[in-house]
Amino acid sequence: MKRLTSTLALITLAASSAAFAADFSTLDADGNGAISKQEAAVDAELSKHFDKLDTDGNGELSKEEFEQA
Ligand SMILES: [Ca+2]
Ligand SMILES: [Ca+2]
Repeated sequence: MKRLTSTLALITLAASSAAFAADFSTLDADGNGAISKQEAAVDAELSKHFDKLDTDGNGELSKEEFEQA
């Protein structure tokens, strides 16, 4: 009696919970470590929430500010 054991491995892709399509480094086009309003303009959603996310009000989103999105 042959017993055939087949194991189905379900590959669960780590679900990215990023709220925006692009990630920080992509959005930070000039690579200065912050997302300016101009850089944020490529993402409509991010652009919409920019002022809210810019908690220190310096006109740019730091990585920390971006990640709280
Ligand atoms: Ca930048
Ligand atoms: Ca800021």
